[in-house]
Amino acid sequence: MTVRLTSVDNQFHTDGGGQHQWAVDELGLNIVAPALGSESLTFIPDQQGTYTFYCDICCGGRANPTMQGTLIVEA
Ligand SMILES: [Cu+2]
Repeated sequence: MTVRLTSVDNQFHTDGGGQHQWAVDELGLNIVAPALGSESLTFIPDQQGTYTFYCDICCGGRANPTMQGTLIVEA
């Protein structure tokens, strides 16, 4: 699968200079999108499960449950 992360914040955004992140610790995944840009990552999940993704650059990271999402990997 391919995940493409896009930041709609510019370089003047406080905290992180417009960068955002998509990180899944359990799968060792980390994408950082530049200000007003995109970054992609293609990977094949090797284990089923439910994983939390988050941005730790400016969105509060794992400590902010309102800014987290869930990645579900099924067979
Ligand atoms: Cu962010």
